[in-house]
Order: sequence, then structure tokens, then C-alpha cells
Amino acid sequence: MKAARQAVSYAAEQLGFSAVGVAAADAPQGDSLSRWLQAGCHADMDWLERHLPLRQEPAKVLPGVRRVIMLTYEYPRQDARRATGSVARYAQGEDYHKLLAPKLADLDETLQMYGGRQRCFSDSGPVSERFFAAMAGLGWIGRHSLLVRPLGGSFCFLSCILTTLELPVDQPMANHCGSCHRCEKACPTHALSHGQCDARRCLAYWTIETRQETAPPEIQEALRGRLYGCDVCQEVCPWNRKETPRRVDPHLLMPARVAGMTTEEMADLSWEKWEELFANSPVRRTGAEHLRRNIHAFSPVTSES
Ligand code: B12
Ligand code: SF4
Ligand code: SF4
Repeated sequence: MKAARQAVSYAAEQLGFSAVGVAAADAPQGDSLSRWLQAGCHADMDWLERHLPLRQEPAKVLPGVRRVIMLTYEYPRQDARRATGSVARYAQGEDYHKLLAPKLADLDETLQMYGGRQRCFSDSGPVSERFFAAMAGLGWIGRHSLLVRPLGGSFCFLSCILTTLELPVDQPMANHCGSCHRCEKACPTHALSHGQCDARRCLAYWTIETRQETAPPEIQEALRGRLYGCDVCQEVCPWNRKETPRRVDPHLLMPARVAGMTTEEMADLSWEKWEELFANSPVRRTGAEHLRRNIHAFSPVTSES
């Protein structure tokens, strides 16, 4: 199985992934996810509740699964729209689901040559991606609840491959947050505590996931020109300030014509123009109407700073 491990690492590197690690599929996940759900921290994302049995038992997702291969893929470290109303770094370029799916399919084919059966996801399936990434030794889970790497910090996507192959496993890494609490302190809505994020308070939930037309006043106040997602807890993390030689896929960079557009211009986009500019963007997830809602109702243009 060493040969399969080497083959997947080599292929992953060729495809642009920045790191690969392997965890046992039956690693005990504890009860933090069910406690988080019981406390209502998932807001109205009911699918998270429905996925619980599958998340807790990867064998229900892929019968015979032995290992979870975890991969990281870098996204931009700069906010190209900082001066004009910010869009989270992960959403500045093309839709990562579409970008990563064919790469994961290639890795699946590589593993099939060694007799493996696989299922692949990137933020698209019932798998605890951060948990397995930490178990696979790719980094540790920071106080903002995201995976942090010593080289590269937290600005990366996670992808996973469930496989029936018994690949050698990697060892988890020590947590290097130490006495730092910067992310918790910087969160504009106090959504972080005890290493978990309460989606009911998180601006990423309010700008991306919710279908509600109005947000509570304290959320509106905290948005301050954030149009889609939020990176504050990551911006303050010392591990994200370190220089990294890791390359960012140009497909994930924001096109200049979107980066330079003012928030007012974005709010006034015609349907045709919206379709043209955001055809391949993850911002499509929220839809034109909801982006306008984020601009007008949630985060009035005048409050931009
Ligand atoms: C739902 C969701 C959200 C929700 C809830 C956020 C949250 N923190 O849970 C909302 C919409 C708010 C959100 C926001 C964001 N998200 Co999001 N999100 C997810 C999703 C789909 C599920 C997360 C989840 O289940 N949360 C519930 C918690 C309790 O689950 P969990 O952390 O996995 O739980 C395990 C750990 O706590 C673990 N655990 C931790 N430590 C330990 C230690 C031991 C010993 C044990 C036993 C267990 C354990 O046990 C749990 C069970 O497995 C994942 C993709 C995925 N399938 O995992 C992406 C994901 C976490 N999101 C991601 C991103 C990029 C973001 C944003 C940065 C986007 C943005 N810029 O706006 C923000 C960050 C907000 C934040 N600080 O978390 C990335 C994170 C990449 C990384 N470096 O970690 C992911 C992994 C998507 C991806 N594939 O790239 N997100
Ligand atoms: S993404 Fe923003 S609102 Fe959500 S936990 Fe991080 S800092 Fe707080
Ligand atoms: S800001 Fe500090 S506490 Fe938060 S993840 Fe980074 S190192 Fe850990």
C-alpha cells in the first residue's frame, strides 16, 4: 500500500494540491458535532442535522472504507476587493467545487489502479473534513475552528477521498495556538468560543447561507461592507501573516473587472451582466438577489468602510 500512497501524493502534487495526509476512517470523532447541533449552532442549516449519522460513520458513505485521504488546495491570501466592499478570499475566483472535482476524479482513477473504491468530496459531502485533516497530520484545529498549517496558515480548501485501501496513516500534529486568543477577540459578533463557531452569529452564515430577508441589528452593524463571507478571524491569525512560497492557482484570483467594481455598481448589475460576471463564481451560491440583499438590507452602502 506504500506504492499507492506514493502514487496519490505524486499525482496530487501534479494537480496543484499543496499537501496530502491519511487518517483512519474509524478515528473516534467524539461528540462535539452532536453537541454543537443540539445547542442549535447550525442555525437553519438542517442538512447538517440530517448528515449526522453519515458524518459519524464514514462506512455509511462508502461501505468498506478504511482511510480518509485529506488534501489542501491554496486560495488567495489577499482580499482583492478590500477597498470596495470585501468578498471572502475563498470566493474571489472560480467555483472551487467545479475546479477541484475533476482533480479528485483523477486521484480516484489513480487509486482504482491499486484496487481501491473511492468517494471524493470538497465541501460537498457528509464528512467532517477538519477533523480528518487534523487526524491526517495536515495541521491543527485553531480557536476559530479552522485547520491551521505551520506553513500556509488556514487559507486553504480541504478535500477528502474516502478509500477502501489500507494506506499507511499519518500522525496528528500538536496544537500551536498556545496562549493566543486573537481570533476569538477579533470576531465582530463574538461567534467563537471553546474552539467552535456559532453559525447563528457568524457573518459567513448571514451573507452566504441564510435565506432570511433581514438580519438582527447587531449583525447588520458588524457587517461593515462585507458582501460575501468573512475572513476576520483568519486575518488576525499570526500563522496567516507568515510568508509562504505556496502557489495560488490563477483560477482562484478575482478578475480585475470584478475587483475594481464599486459596491454601488455591483448593486445595480443587470441580470445579464450578473450572469456574465459571476457565471463561474462561488458567489452564485447566494444568487443575485441575495447579494443585493447583503448590499442594501444587511449592509447599507453608506456603512462601507
Ligand atoms: C457548516 C460549515 C460552515 C458554517 C459553520 C461554521 C463552523 N465552524 O462549523 C458557516 C456557514 C458559518 C461556515 C463558515 C465558514 N467556513 Co465553512 N464549512 C462548513 C462545513 C460544511 C461543515 C462544518 C461543520 O460541520 N461544523 C460543525 C462543527 C462542530 O463540526 P467540525 O468542526 O467538523 O466538528 C468536528 C471537530 O470539532 C472535531 N474535533 C475538533 N477537535 C477535536 C479533537 C478531538 C480529540 C476530537 C475527538 C474531535 C475534534 O469533532 C467534530 C466531529 O468531527 C465544512 C465542510 C465539511 N464538510 O466539514 C466547511 C468548512 C469548515 N468551511 C470552510 C471555510 C473556508 C469557511 C469560512 C472561512 C468561509 C468564509 N471566509 O466566509 C467561514 C469560517 C467561519 C469559522 N470560523 O468557522 C472550510 C475550512 C478550511 C479550513 N482551513 O479549515 C471548510 C472545511 C470547507 C472546505 N472543504 O474547504 N462554514
Ligand atoms: S468568519 Fe467572521 S463572523 Fe464568523 S467566526 Fe470568523 S470572524 Fe466571526
Ligand atoms: S488567531 Fe491565535 S488562537 Fe486563533 S487560530 Fe490563530 S493562533 Fe490559534
